[in-house]
Amino acid sequence: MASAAERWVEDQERLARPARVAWCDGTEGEAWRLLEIGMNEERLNGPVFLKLNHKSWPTAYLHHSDPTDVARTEHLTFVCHSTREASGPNNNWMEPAKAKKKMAKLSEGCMRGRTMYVIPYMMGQPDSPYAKACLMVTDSTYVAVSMRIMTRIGTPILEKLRNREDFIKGFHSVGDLDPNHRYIMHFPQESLVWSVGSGYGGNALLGKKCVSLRIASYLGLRQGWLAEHMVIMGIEDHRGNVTYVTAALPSACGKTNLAMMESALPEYRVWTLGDDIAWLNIGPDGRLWAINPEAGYFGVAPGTSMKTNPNMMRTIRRGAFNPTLFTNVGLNTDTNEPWWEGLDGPVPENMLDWQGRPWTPGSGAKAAHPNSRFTASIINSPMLSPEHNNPQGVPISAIIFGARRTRLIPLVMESFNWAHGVFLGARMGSETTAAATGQVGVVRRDPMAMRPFCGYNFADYWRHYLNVGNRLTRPPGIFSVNWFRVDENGKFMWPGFGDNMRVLKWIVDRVNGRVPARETPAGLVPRIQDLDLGGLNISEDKMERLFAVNMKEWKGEVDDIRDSLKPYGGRLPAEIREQLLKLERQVR
Ligand code: OXD
Ligand code: MN
Repeated sequence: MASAAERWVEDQERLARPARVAWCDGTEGEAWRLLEIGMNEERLNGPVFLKLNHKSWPTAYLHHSDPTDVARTEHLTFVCHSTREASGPNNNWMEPAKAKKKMAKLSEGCMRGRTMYVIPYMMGQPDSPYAKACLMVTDSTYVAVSMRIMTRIGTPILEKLRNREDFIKGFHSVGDLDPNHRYIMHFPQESLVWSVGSGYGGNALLGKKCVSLRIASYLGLRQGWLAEHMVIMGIEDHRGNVTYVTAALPSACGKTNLAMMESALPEYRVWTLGDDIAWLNIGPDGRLWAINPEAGYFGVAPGTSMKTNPNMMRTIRRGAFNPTLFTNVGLNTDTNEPWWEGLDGPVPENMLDWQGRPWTPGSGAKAAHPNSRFTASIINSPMLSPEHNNPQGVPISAIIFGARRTRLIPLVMESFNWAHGVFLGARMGSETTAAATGQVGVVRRDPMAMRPFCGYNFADYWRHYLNVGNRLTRPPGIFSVNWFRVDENGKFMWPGFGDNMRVLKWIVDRVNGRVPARETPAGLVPRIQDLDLGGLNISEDKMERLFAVNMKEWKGEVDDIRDSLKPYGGRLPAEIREQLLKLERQVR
C-alpha cells in the first residue's frame, strides 16, 4: 500500500501534470546531475545555472531570477487560519477554502512539460527530538539544488516519512512568474505551504521562512516551544568557556555578519550554529535549548567582504561540501567570477550586471541587485560550532533583540525581567532594507524581527513568549542591541562588525553575574568602565551618546509603539499593556 507521502505526491502530480516526476535521493551524484540539467535548461534570460570560475570559486554557479522576482513579497504572502483573528493583524488572511480554490486554479497543469522534483527533507538534525520531517514538490531545478544546500534531504529522510502522516507538506511552482499570479499561502492547521509564481529563495525554498518560521511558529504554540528569526552563536572566552546566545534582527541588518563575526577582542571567539532561524525548546533542566533547523546560508551578497565577514568569504569560496550558488550578482566577464558592490579589490573592467546587461561603474545602477544572494552549506564554515549537529541543541544564556535605528535606541540594553524583555521584543522597530519589496529606510515595527514570519496572531505569540518564560527555571537574559546609531553628521557612532564583540562580552559578563549595570528608564545599560574598549579609538563623549536615554525624545517613539499595538485590542496580554503604560508615564 502506498504511504501517505506517496499518496500526497500522486495528488500533486494529478494537479500539476508534470512531464516527469523525480524523487531526490540526496546523493552527491544527484547534485552534479541537477547542476548539469540546470546549465542546459534555458529559462528567462539564460541558463538556470552558469558555471563560474572553479579555480577561484570552487563549485560556484550563477543564477539569474526574473527581474520582477528578487525579494520576498509580503503583500502576496498569506496565513490562512480558519478565522482572521487567529492569523492576526500581522498577517494577510484569506478564508482557507477560498485560498485553496484560488491556488488549485493557479496550480492546475502548471508543471506541464517540466519535471516535478520531490524533495523529502528534514528541518533539524534527523535524530533530534526537535526536528521536523517535511516533503515538498517543485518544478524548479534551482530550488531543488538550493534545498539540498539549505536542508538535510534525501532517501534516509524518506524512510522517516514513510510511516507517518504528520509531515509538513509544500507545493511549489514558479508558475508563469507573473506577479499577478504570485501567492505564498500557508495553512498552519494542516502544516501545508502552497507557493506559486516566485522562484525567489524566501518564497520558494519552503524549508526556510514558510516552514521553519510561519508553520513552525504555530506548531510551537501548540507544542510549547518557539520558532524564531534568530542567529545562534557560541562565544568562547579566554578560559575556554562557551556561552551560547541567540539574536533576532530584521532581514538584511547584519545577522549573518554577527553570527560569523571575527572578534576584535583577541581572547574571545565566535562559534557559529546558525545565521537565520532558531527553534527554542524548554529542556528538562529548565533552560532554553536552541537548534538551527537549517543546514545552509542564504545570505545577502552586497557588502560581504574580507573586511565585513571574512568567515563567510572563506565559506563561499571553499566549495568542499555541496555547490555554492550566487543569485543576481554581477559577473566579471574577463575572469568568469561573481562580483557585487562591497567585494574586496578593484571594480572589474568588464562586467555584466545582475540582469546580464553590460555594466560600467558610471552607469549609475548597481551591478549586483541589492538583495542578491549566495547559498552555501554551513558545513563549509571555518568556525562551525562542534555542537551544530547535537540533537539536543545548545543551552541559551541570552536572547538579543537587535534593530537598525539611527536614533534613540542605545547600543546595548538589558531588560529588567522576562516580561520587560518580551516587551523590548514586541516594541522593536527597524529601518527597512532591500530584503522585502517596498520602500527602504523607513522605521517599521518588527516585533522580535518576526513581523513577516509569525504564523499566527502576534497577541497570542507574545502571550506564548510570556508563558515560555514562566516555565523556564533558568531563563536567559533578554537584551536589545543597536549598532546603527548616528551622530549629528549622520555618521555611525559605533564601528560595528568585529567590535560588536565588545558588546557581546558585556552581555556574557552580565549573564554570568560578573558586572553590575546602570539603570535607565528604558532598561539596564553598561557602565562605560565595564566595556572592553582597548584598541578602539572612540571618544568618551561618543560612548556616552551611544547609551543616552532621554525620555523627552521618546514621545514620537512611544506614540508609534502604542499605534502598532492598538490593532491587537483586548487580545494583547496584560503584561504587555502594563509595560506600555509604564513607558507612556515616562514620556509624559
Ligand atoms: C532572509 C530574510 O532571507 O530574512 O533571511 O529575508
Ligand atoms: Mn532572515
